[in-house]
Amino acid sequence: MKLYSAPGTCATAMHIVLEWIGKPYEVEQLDFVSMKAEPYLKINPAGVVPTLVNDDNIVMTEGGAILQYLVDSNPDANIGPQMGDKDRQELYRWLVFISGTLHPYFWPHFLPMRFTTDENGYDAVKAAPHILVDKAFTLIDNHLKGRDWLVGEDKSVADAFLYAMAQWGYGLEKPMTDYKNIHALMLRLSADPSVIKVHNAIGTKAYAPLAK
Ligand SMILES: N[C@@H](CCC(=O)N[C@@H](CS)C(=O)NCC(=O)O)C(=O)O
Repeated sequence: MKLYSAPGTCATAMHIVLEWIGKPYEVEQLDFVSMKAEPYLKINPAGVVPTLVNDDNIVMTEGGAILQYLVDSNPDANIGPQMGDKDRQELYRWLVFISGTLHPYFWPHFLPMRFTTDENGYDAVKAAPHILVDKAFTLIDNHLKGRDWLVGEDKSVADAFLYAMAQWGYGLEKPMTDYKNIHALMLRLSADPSVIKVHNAIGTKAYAPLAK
């Protein structure tokens, strides 16, 4: 399997999950230039990461869908509830929430130029989504009250997905320690040997926000 990723992005979640699975894989680290260059656009025309190419050469995009595929194709890896499990719906719920709600809330912060035609308005655009990010983090934090992981009793791909994006929160004004249940999950995962291995491989640190 081959994962196309980029340091500090949401694709770090798939990298962590591939480590959890423990089967051979390859990772190519892109940057925001090579993501838009012809060779990669032929693989993923959206020009974003992640992309996963499986051993049958099937190209998969969309983080939530890739994580779902990894759960289904590795039933013995204990990375999420299988079909028929009572927690399966919760897995769908959190993968969709993280990719469809939490993730886009960050975009104006990182890429203000895509959300205004006014070059002098970037600072205002960067500041605005903090309210929405706070709303999403508060909802997740409340869900985590009395629980170690987002879904069921064990860590799952949903936690890796949250880990990759909650890291960005450490670069925002409101301290992540205010979301004490998310912060506790982040501490747990940043001590996970696979997560440490991924950070070392990429050359990133836990809680390092994406470059602004
Ligand atoms: N809907 C896609 C979004 C992926 C996405 O936006 N990835 C970011 C990194 S976290 C990216 O590659 N951005 C580059 C860009 O928007 O140009 C998914 O969930 O996989």
